Amino acid sequence: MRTDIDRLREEALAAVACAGDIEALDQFQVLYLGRKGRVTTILRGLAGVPAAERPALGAIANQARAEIEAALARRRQELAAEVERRRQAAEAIDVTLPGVPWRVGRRHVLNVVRKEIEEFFLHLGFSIAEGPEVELDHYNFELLNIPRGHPARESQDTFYLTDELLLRTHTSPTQVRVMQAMAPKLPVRVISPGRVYRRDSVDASHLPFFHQVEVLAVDRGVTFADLKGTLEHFARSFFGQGTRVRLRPSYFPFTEPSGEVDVSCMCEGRGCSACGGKGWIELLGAGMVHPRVLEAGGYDPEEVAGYALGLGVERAAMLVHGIDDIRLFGQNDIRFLEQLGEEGC
Ligand code: 2NM
Repeated sequence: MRTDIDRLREEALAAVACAGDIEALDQFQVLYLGRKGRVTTILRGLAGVPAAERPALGAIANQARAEIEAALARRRQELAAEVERRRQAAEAIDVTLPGVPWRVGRRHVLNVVRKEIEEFFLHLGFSIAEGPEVELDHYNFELLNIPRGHPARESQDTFYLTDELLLRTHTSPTQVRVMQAMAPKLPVRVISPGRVYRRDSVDASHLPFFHQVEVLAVDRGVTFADLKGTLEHFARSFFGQGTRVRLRPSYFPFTEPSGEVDVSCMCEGRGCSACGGKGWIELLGAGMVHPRVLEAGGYDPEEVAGYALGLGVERAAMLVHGIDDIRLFGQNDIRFLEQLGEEGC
């Protein structure tokens, strides 16, 4: 009987030591110490043992039960600690790992170039005025000396919302609005940047919408020389000090006289793809504000004069950065945006 108890104790202790989880322990607890468990059965069986042997065997059996209970408790604690250790390991965050870098966006090249143009004119004392993209026919055409039926409407006739409302074809209406708001105060020195819309088919140099910056200066005694000086200063600041400027006579309904402004090409006429070998690159349009437009703005053309110029931001950006397709600006190709955009927002 004594060896039975010893064997059972060894077996139970070995089983408990090997138990891989709490559930196995629970089973062993029932198997050895439960109401019908093997140790319990032995203890009960002591009743049939001769009285002389009973105390010694009882002591051994009780000792065995105590050892098994202790082993169960110890193993239970070990397993619980192991479960907790695994849980913590699974949840652990290594705060010393390098972080995941943010993908920071960049300023779009069109906004960079627009800002450069704005900064240039801000330094000359101009202010910035923005106006509505949905504009009245009256402001977009009539007040700019482009009455109904005027041929200049043909090339621009565009996205009408109603008979009276359209998507503006240039930012000049904003300048008429500024003049009306300011008259009779002088001088007017304002630039109007913004998006404009025209009925154009898409190709490498056309989109049905693009961005303009228009410049307007009105004061007593403003002359064509002021326009030319401003143009040369602007061209040299953008394309380098050696840049020359050429004015070719042209026509705009809202200026008289009017001209197309060319800048000398870097190739100096030796021929390159930028100027097509001509040596000159068309940059913008300009002229002296038409008397009727001054009048529409609330100024007396006998007393004041003004110059105006308009340039396309896409066109300027293409010339400065050597971009050969205007569609790139709107395609959101990350390679293009990262190459030409600027950090920061
Ligand atoms: C251009 C060319 C020439 C222009 C005219 C005016 C205003 F409002 F004074 F009439 N603003 N901008 C102008 C003149 C625009 O763009 C090619």
